[in-house]
Amino acid sequence: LSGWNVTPSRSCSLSDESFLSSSLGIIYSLDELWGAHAGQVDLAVGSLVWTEDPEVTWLDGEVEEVNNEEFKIYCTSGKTVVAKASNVYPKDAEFPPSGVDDMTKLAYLHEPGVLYNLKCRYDINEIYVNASYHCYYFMQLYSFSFGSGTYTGNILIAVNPFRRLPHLYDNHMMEQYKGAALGELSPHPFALADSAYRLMINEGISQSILVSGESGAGKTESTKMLMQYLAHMGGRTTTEKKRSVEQQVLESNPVLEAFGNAKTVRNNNSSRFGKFVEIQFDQRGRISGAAIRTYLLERSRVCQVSDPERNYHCFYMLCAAPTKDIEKYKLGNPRTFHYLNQSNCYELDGVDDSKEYVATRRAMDVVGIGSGDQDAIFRVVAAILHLGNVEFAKGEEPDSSEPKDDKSQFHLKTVAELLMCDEKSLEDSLCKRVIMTRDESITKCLDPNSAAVNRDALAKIVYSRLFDWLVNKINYSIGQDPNSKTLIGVLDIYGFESFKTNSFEQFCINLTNEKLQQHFNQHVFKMEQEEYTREEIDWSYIDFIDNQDVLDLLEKKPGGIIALLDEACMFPRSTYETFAEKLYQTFKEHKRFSKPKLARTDFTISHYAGDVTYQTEFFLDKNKDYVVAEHQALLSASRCPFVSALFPTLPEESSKSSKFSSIGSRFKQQLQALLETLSATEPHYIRCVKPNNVLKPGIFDNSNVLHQLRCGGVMEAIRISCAGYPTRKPFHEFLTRFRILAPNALDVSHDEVIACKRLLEKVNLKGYQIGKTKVFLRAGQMAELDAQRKEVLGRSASIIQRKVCSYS
Ligand code: AD9
Ligand code: MG
Repeated sequence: LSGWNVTPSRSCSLSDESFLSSSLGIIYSLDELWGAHAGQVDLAVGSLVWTEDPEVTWLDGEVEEVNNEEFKIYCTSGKTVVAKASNVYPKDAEFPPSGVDDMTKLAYLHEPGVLYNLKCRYDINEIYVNASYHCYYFMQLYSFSFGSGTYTGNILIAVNPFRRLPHLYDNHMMEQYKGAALGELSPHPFALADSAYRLMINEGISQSILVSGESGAGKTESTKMLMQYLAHMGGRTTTEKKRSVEQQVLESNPVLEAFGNAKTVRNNNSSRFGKFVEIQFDQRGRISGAAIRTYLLERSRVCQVSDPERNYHCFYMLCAAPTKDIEKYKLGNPRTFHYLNQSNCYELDGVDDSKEYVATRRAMDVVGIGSGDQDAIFRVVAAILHLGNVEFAKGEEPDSSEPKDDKSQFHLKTVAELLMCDEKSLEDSLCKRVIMTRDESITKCLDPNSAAVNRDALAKIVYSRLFDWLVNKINYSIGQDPNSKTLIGVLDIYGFESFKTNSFEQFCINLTNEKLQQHFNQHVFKMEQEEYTREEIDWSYIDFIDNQDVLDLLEKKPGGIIALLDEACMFPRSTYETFAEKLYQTFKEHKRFSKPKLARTDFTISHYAGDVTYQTEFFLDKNKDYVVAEHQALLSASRCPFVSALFPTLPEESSKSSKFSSIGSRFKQQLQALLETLSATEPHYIRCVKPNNVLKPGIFDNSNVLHQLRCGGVMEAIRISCAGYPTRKPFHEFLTRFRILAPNALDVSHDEVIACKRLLEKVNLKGYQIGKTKVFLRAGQMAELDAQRKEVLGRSASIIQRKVCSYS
C-alpha cells in the first residue's frame, strides 16, 4: 500500500462532507448519509460510544461528561479524550463478541460499527461478512421461487486470512451450500455463487459476480472458488476421453497465471492483467461454453523488474525445467539473464518452479494446447530471455551500434535460432531504423541506448502477442455455445490505485473503477427505487449519486483526457509538457480536475474514492501501441508458423493507417463492451480486503482496512442505503419493539398501520414514511427511538426499585 495517503481522519477522506457534496454533487449532508452521531442522538453519561482517533481510526469508550457540544470519553484503551458531538457515535451495548455475519444486523450502521464487526469476525477466523443492502425485501420478492430469498443486493466482504483454510472450500462444503437458503449458512463465496446460479436457473436472467479489492486482497483466490463452485454445479459426469468444458475452464487459471502473474511487493502471485470469465450454460443449467476476456497486461515487467519483485512466473519455471528442455533452449541459471537479474528475487516461498513447469504443461494439455504449440511457446519465452542479454556498443559509423561482444553475439544468434528468423535481419531490426519520407526510405542507425530501447520494445510486443495467443487459443479450445441464453460472468479486476507516482496504468485502472462504480450506483439506486415503488412511498427526493462528470472528464469523445492524449500522440511535436499544458487549459474550470500547486506536468483527478495525482511523463509513450515495422517484417517472415502467426501481415493500406493505435482508446472500448455485458446481468459483489501489508495471518490493521472499505465502495453502498430509508421494519416488529413508547396507541386500534402512525406522532418523529407493510425510517431515527425506549425502560426500572425499597 506504499504511497497511499492513508488518512483515517474524516477531514480529508472519503467521508468528508465537503468532498462528498462538492465532488459527487450530492444534496445530502453527512449527517443524513451516516448513522446519526451524538449531535442528533441523545447520548447521556454512561452511554457506550465510538469516537474518531487519528491513530487507530476509531476508539470505543464510555461517556463521562457532556458539556454542550463536547463529550468527555473514557476509552477502553485507558485514554480519556474530549470529542465534538459530531464525532461521537453510539456503540451497541449488546454487540456479540463474535460479531454478526451480516452488517444489516448491526444496531447502528456506521463506519466504526462496520469496521469493528469485521475485526471481531476476523479474530475468530470468520473471514466472510455480508453487507446486504436490501436483503430483507429481496427475500420477499423471491421467496416464491425458492423459499427464503437470495443474496442478490448483497456485498460479500472477504478478508484475506493469509493462511490456508482448506476445510472452507472442499467438496463437502460445496455440497452444503448447494441450494441452501439465505442466512442458513455462514457467508461464503459459494453462497453467492449458489444464489447467482439459482437466480439464473429460476429466473432465466444472466448473472455477474464482480470481485474487487486492492492488490493481494484475494480477488483471484475468490474468483477461483466461484469458478470451482459453478463448475461443480454446472458440470456433467462424463466418461468421454475428451476434457469437459468445466475442467478446461478451471485449468485455464494456472495457464494464465503462469504467463500473466508475477511476484510484486504487494502479492507473491499478483495478476498483472484484468480478467472477465463468461461461463455459458445450456437450458438444463449445465456449462456449455466459456469465454475469457483479458484486459491490459502489464508489458513493462517483461524488461523491467525492480527489487524484490519478479518477472512473469513462466520465465523462472522454464529456467527450472528438466535438463533436456534447458539444453534445447540454451538456458541456465536465472541469475544470468538481464530481464531477471535486475532484481535479487528468484525464488518464492513455498513454490517449486520445476514442479510449476510440469503443472503448467499439464494444464496446457487440458486446455487443448498441443505439445507442438507448447514447444513453440516456451521457445518464444526462452528467446525473450536471450534477447534481453544482447547488449550494444558503439558501431563503426557515428551514432551507430552493434552487439557488444561475443556473448551478445551468441545470444543474438540464439534468439534468431529460437524464433527461426534471419540473424542478420534480427541485428538490423535492433540496430537500425528505416524512416519513410514521401519520396524514399532512409536507413538510420541507432546509437547503443536507442538500440537497447528498441530491443526491449521487441521483447514486450512478442510477449504481449504470446499472451493474447494463449487467451485466444484457450477460448477456441473451450468453445462458445451459440445456443446458450444465460451466462454467469466473473470479473477479477484491479482495484482503485493511488501510489506516490501514478502513471498511465493507474489512469486506466482508475477509469475502470469509476465505470464499475457508476454501474454499482445505478444498480443500487434502481433497487432502492423498486422497493419504494412497491411499498408505494414517495421517493422523489432520493437523489441519484452519480460520477458521470468524472467519466466525462476521462473518456468523453471529443474533449476528454483520453481524446486529448490521442491527439497529442498523433502530433509529432507533442511532448508530455505540451500535453499537460493542454490539459490545464482545457479543464481549468472542471471541478474534478486540478493542477497541483508546485507541479508543472502533473494533474490531479478527484475520483469517487479520493484524489489521485498523475505524472504525465510517460503517458504519450505508454498510450502508443505500434509494432516497429522492422520487427513486424522480421517475425512475420519467421520459418516457425507459430511465430509468424503472432505477427500476421496486414494489408498495405491498413498497416499505414494503423501506424498509431491508442491503448487508452482501445481499453475504453473494451470497458464499454464489458459494461454492456454487465448491464444485461444481475450483479453480485465481492469486496476483498487485505488486513495488513505484511501478508501475515492474524493482523488486522484498522486504518488500512478502513481505507479499503472506503475506496472499494463498501462504505459508499452503506451510505447510499442510508441516503433513503436505511431502517425498515415490518409493522408488527416495529410495534413489538416500541409499543412501550406509546402504550395507548395499541389500545385504541387493532389496525397496525394506525397504531404505527399514532406511535410515531406521539414520539414526535419527522420524515419517516409508512409503506404497505413496513415503517421506513431515516438514518438515525432508529437510534433516536432506541434512546427514548431506553429512557422509558430506565424510568420504569427506577420506579420499581423505589417501590421495592419503600416496601422493605
Ligand atoms: V492482485 O490484484 O492480482 O495483485 P489479488 O488477486 O487480489 O491480488 P490473490 O487472490 O492473489 O490477490 O491473493 C493473494 C494471496 O493471499 C494468495 O496467494 C493467498 O496466499 C492469500 N489468500 C487470498 N485469499 C485467500 C483465502 N481465501 N484463503 C487462503 C488466501 N489464502
Ligand atoms: Mg489477482
